[in-house]
Parts: sequence; structure tokens; C-alpha cells
Amino acid sequence: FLIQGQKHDSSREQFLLELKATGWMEVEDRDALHKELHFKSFNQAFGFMCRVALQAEKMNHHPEWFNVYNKVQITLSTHDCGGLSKKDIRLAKFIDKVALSL
Ligand code: H2B
Repeated sequence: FLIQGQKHDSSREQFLLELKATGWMEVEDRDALHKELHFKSFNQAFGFMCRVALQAEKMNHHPEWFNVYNKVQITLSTHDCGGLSKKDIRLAKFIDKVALSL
């Protein structure tokens, strides 16, 4: 878990516990987080994606995602460090906040 190039294993586990409680899962074959969200309609799903996209651009940190109709599958990882970083945690929390507000 890279925070400014340093490993902080205890905070990593704490962040992961919190995110797993809201439906995030660790990806098996790479250091990444995954979540699947279901909305009432395509409009809701795409509205959600628009908000996340604007935040991602602001953070210069972009999700890997896939949308079909009212479902959005999201994978978060930091390509620059080859695994999870604090930016993934921040973006995951933002995603949860937006999803709750819809
Ligand atoms: N998004 C993600 N998820 N990981 C990155 O390492 C990353 C990014 N790096 N968005 C940014 C853009 C980088 O490629 C540019 C050049 O700043």
C-alpha cells in the first residue's frame, strides 16, 4: 500500500475493512478494489458516472469502469504505483457518498 512511496500496512487494513463494509471487494489477481452498483435506471447510473467523472478529473485519478443499462462495475487501482494508493481510498469514499445521495 503506497502512500507517498512508503508502505503503511496498518492503515491499509483499516481502510480496506471500512470499504468492504460498503460493498468493495479486493480483486484476486491484482492490488485493486472492485464494486458493482445497481441503479433504478440508466439515467441514474449515468448521472452517477458523470459526478464521479468530474471528481476523477479533479483528482487526476480515473476509475476503470463498465456500464450496462442500470449497472456500473468499478475497479480502482493506481497505475503509477502498480497497486492501491490513498487516491483509490479517497475516490472509493467519494463514490459511496454519491451513490448514497441518489
Ligand atoms: N488514474 C489511475 N487510476 N491511476 C493512475 O496512476 C493515474 C490515473 N495516473 N489517472 C494519472 C491519470 C497519470 O497517468 C497522468 C499522466 O497524470
